[in-house]
Amino acid sequence: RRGPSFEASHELATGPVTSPPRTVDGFVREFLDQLNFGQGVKLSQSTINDQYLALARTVRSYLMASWLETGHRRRKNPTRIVGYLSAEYLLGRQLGNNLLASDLQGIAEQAMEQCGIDMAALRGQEVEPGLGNGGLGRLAACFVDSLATMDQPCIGYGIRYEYGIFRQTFVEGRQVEEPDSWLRLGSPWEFPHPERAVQVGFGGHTETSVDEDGTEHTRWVPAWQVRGVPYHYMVPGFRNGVVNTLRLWSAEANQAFDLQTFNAGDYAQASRAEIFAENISKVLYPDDSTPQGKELRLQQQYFFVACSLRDFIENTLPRDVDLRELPQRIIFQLNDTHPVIAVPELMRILVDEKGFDWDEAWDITQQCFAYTCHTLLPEALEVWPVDLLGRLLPRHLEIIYRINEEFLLEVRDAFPGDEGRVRRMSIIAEQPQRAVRMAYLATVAGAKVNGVAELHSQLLRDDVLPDFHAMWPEKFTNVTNGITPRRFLYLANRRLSDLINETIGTGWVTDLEQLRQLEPYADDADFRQRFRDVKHANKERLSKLLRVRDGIELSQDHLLDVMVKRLHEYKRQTLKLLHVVSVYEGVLSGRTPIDQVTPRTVLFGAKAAPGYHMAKEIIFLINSVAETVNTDPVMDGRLQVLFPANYNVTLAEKVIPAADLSEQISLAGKEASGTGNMKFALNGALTIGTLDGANVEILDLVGEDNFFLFGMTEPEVEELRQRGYVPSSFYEADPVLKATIDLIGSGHFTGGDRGAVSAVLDNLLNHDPFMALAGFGSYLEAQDRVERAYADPEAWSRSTILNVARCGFFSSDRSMRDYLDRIWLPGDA
Ligand code: 4GP
Repeated sequence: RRGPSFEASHELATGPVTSPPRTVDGFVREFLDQLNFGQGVKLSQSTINDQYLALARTVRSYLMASWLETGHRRRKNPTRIVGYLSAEYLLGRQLGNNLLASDLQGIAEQAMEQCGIDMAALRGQEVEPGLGNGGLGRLAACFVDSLATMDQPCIGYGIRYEYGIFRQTFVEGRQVEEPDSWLRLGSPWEFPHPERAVQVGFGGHTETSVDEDGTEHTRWVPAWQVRGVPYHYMVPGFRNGVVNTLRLWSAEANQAFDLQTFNAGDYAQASRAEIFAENISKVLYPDDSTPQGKELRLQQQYFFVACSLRDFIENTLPRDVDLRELPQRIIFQLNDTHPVIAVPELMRILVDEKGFDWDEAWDITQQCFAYTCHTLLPEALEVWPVDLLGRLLPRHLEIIYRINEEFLLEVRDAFPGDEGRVRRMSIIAEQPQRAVRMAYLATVAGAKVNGVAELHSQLLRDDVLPDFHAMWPEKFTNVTNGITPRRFLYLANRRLSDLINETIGTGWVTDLEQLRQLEPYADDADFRQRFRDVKHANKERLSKLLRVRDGIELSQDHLLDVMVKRLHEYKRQTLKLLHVVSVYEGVLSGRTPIDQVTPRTVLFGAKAAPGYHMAKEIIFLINSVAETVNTDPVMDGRLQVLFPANYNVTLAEKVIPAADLSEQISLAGKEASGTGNMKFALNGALTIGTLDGANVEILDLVGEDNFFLFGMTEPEVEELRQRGYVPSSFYEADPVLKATIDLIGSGHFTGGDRGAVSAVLDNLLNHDPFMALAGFGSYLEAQDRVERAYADPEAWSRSTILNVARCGFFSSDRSMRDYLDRIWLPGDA
């Protein structure tokens, strides 16, 4: 610590931090400083990576003053802040976003030009931090962006995985996973703070003692500990001088090395503790929507929430704040069930460490958490076997038991004599093994519980947590997801944003509802032409990228039909594939004259969880169909199927602005919300979709003339299931479906090998849990409507413009306002 005399005598120590001058020269100077003194190279000797790192650090130094100032302002004026607890943040590249936020794009470009550096090459050098799987992780990244833009205090807490979501490659059409070593060439956006490290315990036992006045005290004696080291990331608001913090934890061993063992020659044993500890933050579990019941995963979950709570209570909250005021200072938002172990952890801190009595601690805890559910799949609701949890976190298990005991008393009070209900609602499941239901724990502890789209929240109340809703109807609310317009419109679609800026000004960037002002331009032929020109240029850009990235050719005069998202049966990539094969089969069998086929490119992007066998078989089938269809002269190049590997945020930013048609075709009642659907609509693609997730709200806003709706509603799905769904009856009844499936079954796409596709086909014909065959007929009919609409470019453009104009609701700024009004600061609304 510096003494007061130092601070008093050195203005630099206390005065405001100044940014480098916001001029091209100032930027060049800072950049060269970073190159010389940060990287230790001269410009003439520097590699692209040196230059990228120096550029990133230059942008950082411009943001630094705002970061320090924001922290200072927040400390002076404490309010309830949001502690967003999320096991995933799918951030995407940082350079472009941070240049945009700090309004330095123009200056930086000129500065690089002066230095003779190709800025595009530097942008390409950045490896995106893929610290998430899909929707849930990307949503977290959008939310922290919005909170910074709205100047709302927030700390995003998470895990700094050394390896993010795997890199996907295809070998003979099959997915191969490679480790994502995103840190290998250096990570200029992070600030490690080892001096702020915290200790996290695991295992061991509990001890109970009784004091003089007969009160019992329990203490947890962990068997081993690891150090959590925070890495801070800047989260800049859009040109508002605000920079919030994302604090990601990395696990390290306390005692990296047992020197005696090493000296005795057992090198592997000597560093065991290090390996053990570091494994905790080594790699992201590559699952989307399905939990992995693995001990290491529970370790990860506890690790990051224990670090985060400790960090907030001991290092962020001023010392003089009484912990009874904790709810006035923080609301921890639980991003799905992954962080729910924070609930017993806060109870443990308050009761065991801070001496609160149980009831008071519980009262505080219940005000400090709120829970967001992101799924409707019953198999995706996390449960932890009690023996595993008890072994790893014995004190937490005791606390969970006590929470449950008291909760079940409440249930019995509210519903006397209803033991069935008590069993159903117990946080502890008895079957098939004793296990803690994390969603129930979150619901019991949380001040609020929300779903992520209207339909999802309704199904959450009615089907997933109906007993809880009966008990506490006021706990349940909805917040429809949103996406940040900064990354997904301004940054990703520069041409469209220029056109919008020219037409209605730039207010939309932070107030997306202003896009409404575009509505009248849908009837302006000149504007429609310019809108089409933008789309065309975006296709050209994507085409260039795919040529270099994947050696793929994209025909620019095709309808670009895109399905990008995690590979999951409920999302129904197979239904899309059946459509593709049906078009091909039509031509092959002579049913459809080739000149009646609308030239179309179908682009897939999807990673399958490495352990999800069926999903991987579907990937193989898509690649097999692509290879055949793309090269069969009978199609005359009119149908192309592209599947670039390793779909990620960086690729999404190029694909989405180029798309004409957005595939959102999950079985109704399965997709909680979807957020890709919003990104496409906002970038002027039309949606073909079911009444599922946020599609319902998109349809409502854009109108049914501007949306291709098909398929069963959720109640119809349920009804069919009740009646007994027999997929083969659909196969028998529809000759086109039959011919389509038979063509796949014949081995046509797999060099005659029927076995290679049998897993997918058997599953479709005999189980089809997501009713792709039942959806086929109406899906094809909707695709016909798409083609007729596409044949009229003026009408199509009109619809796409109306989609853009009417999707302002889906800004994540609006989602954040809803969270603030309904969950975080309801009194202030
Ligand atoms: C996803 C949901 O599947 C998706 O519908 C939703 O839009 C998104 O969360 C954000 O709420 N779930 C996951 C997951 O990504 O890992 O469970």
